Amino acid sequence: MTTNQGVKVSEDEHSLKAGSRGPTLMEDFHFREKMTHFDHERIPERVVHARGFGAHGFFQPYESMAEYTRAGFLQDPNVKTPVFVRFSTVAGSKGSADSVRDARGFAVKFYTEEGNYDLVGNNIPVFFIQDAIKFPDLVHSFKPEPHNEMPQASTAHDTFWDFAANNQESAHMIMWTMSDRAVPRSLRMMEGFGVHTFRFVNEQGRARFVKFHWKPVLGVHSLVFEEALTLAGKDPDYHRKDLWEAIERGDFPEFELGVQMIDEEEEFNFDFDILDPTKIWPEEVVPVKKIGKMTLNRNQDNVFAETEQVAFHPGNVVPGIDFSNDPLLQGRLFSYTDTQLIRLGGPNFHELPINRPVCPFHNNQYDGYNRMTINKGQVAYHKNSLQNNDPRPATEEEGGYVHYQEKVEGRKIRARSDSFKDHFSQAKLFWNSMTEPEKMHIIGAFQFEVGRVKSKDVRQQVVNMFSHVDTYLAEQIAKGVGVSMLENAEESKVTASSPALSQENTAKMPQTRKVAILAADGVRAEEVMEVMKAFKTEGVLAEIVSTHQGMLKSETNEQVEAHQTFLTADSVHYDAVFVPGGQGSIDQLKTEREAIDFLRQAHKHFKPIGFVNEGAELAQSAGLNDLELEPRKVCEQEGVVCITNAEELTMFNKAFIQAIGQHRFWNRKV
Ligand code: HDE
Repeated sequence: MTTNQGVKVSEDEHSLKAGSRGPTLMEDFHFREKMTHFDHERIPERVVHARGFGAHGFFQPYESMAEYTRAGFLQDPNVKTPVFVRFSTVAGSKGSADSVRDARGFAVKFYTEEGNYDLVGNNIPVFFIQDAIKFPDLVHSFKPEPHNEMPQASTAHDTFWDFAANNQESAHMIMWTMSDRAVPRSLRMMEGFGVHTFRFVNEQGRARFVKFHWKPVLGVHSLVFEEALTLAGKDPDYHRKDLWEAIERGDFPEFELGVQMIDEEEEFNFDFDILDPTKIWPEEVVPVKKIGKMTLNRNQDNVFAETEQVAFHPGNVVPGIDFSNDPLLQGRLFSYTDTQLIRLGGPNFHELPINRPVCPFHNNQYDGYNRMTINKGQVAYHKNSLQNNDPRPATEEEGGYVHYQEKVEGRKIRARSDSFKDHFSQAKLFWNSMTEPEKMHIIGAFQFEVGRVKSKDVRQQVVNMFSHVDTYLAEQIAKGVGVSMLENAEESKVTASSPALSQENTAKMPQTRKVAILAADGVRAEEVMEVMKAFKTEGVLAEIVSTHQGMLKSETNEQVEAHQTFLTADSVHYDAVFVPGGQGSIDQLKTEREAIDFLRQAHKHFKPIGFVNEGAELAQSAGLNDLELEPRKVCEQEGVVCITNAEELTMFNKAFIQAIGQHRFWNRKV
């Protein structure tokens, strides 16, 4: 151990004193340095997206995209480009919980040979507002209210909904934030979107409009809202832990990069304005072409140095990728450098290891706080003769970035195009695309959030606003929050739907899902072992949860290790529950209230449940019978797999693992 000046430290537990009971001495340089550094350990948290978590990986294209873009990292399927990803919640402060209802940030830095390219997206493809000038208002409305700093990490309060009802361009994004998309099961199981329209430009200078998508290989899956609320208290680190552990295990999260492209000539062929960030391009109208895959294969070494100090900027582009006139994007191009200046304390944050390009960089920008480069020589200007005009700009052929020469003309005006004024059609398209259970979740979320608004007038305004989307939805909100339905409300006439928007149509697989095995002394070890073996083959994770940790004695006196107890684990930590047989085990579990609650909760959250032999008796004790079915019919419910004969275990394994892959059984009556 040394001081920061490199002097070896001989003692690190006692400050220097005049006698062992005497006063501390000012000359203790080691104490002063250690304490001063500690006093300055914090930097301002991000004004939005404060709570985040990152990981390293690489991106590899599937094929050359030369036809569409000259971007170097998209030319050769053999080239792997290193990436750093930071996932985040938006509203909460740095110490808030992971599982709250919110959009998620999905920011990717590609360290390409032509410079850093940042795709700074969200897990929702549209935004609340259309013009960047409204961003401070939006953020002030959803952050804790200024007079009492409540509530934390939540939009369930007066100012957010007041903003929403008085800025109705937010309607479409609110449909998404009230949907299951805002409570992801895992950061590994959500989509990412660039949101804005960008441009691809090829070698010949031909441009196309483009939107970016990230598609998780594991599919898009969500928590039940009640589960998310419980997790916020029981395990505020739920998402970061899930990501960290998956990477440590070698279950590397994968996301396919997709693009939607529209030719410049087709700009006006749609019933929405392609520059409007509150609109999607429905995938059924403009298909998503998958162009490559990102694999996250390395955890960060130090969260402060990497997740905290990483500085993203949607304006960090490389040749072949350019901007559009989306007024939200244009404003973002200003905001991100500006915010890093205050957050990272000066203009040299690009020199921090996590932000530094992998290619060489040199120019005449010198000095400033925390400069790390020692620039050499006499010359710091362009053009010059003393240094042979070095550094000099590169030509386009040499890879110099040349902005796309879009023709622009117009009057200076503070206004919005009429083509941005339809706020409800795509909100309705989203609603139409949901399955019944998804619609019920949206209604529940509205009733919860708007129900927490104290102002009855604001609650009424919200109902009035959403009656322009869908009458049934607005009626249900009105009913839940105690206000009246708008008379003669005119709901949107849109009848189309976009199947790609429903999570029911996503990829479903059991890999990396986590199962709780409920057991106690007297459990039938062969059943546990055989089912665990089948889990392992399919990449399903399992933990035995019992009344105590350590060894359980099986029915035949074998030892089975319990990993968790009903105190250390909760059903919300798992995707499914398995109850093996063994009369002794079941008899004991029946008397444990926590075991009964565990099972009840998993059932109520629509999770797959498997019972083998006597295991099903626990279902009786937990009262899991569907009231409309006869008693003892728990095994006929959706997502419940039972066998009463050990010989059928192979069949059980197959059916149960398939049920785990289905994620949830929303149609189960609970
Ligand atoms: Fe951001 N946003 N944003 N944003 N944003 C920031 O930059 C801003 C918007 C997004 O993990 C800030 O470094 C404005 C849309 C992510 O480090 C700030 C507007 C989308 C992150 C900022 C938007 C995003 C940020 C705060 C409206 C999805 C976290 C800290 C014009 C496409 C990046 C920082 C990370 C962070 C400004 C809207 C995504 C203040 C002005 C739309 C993922 O600069």
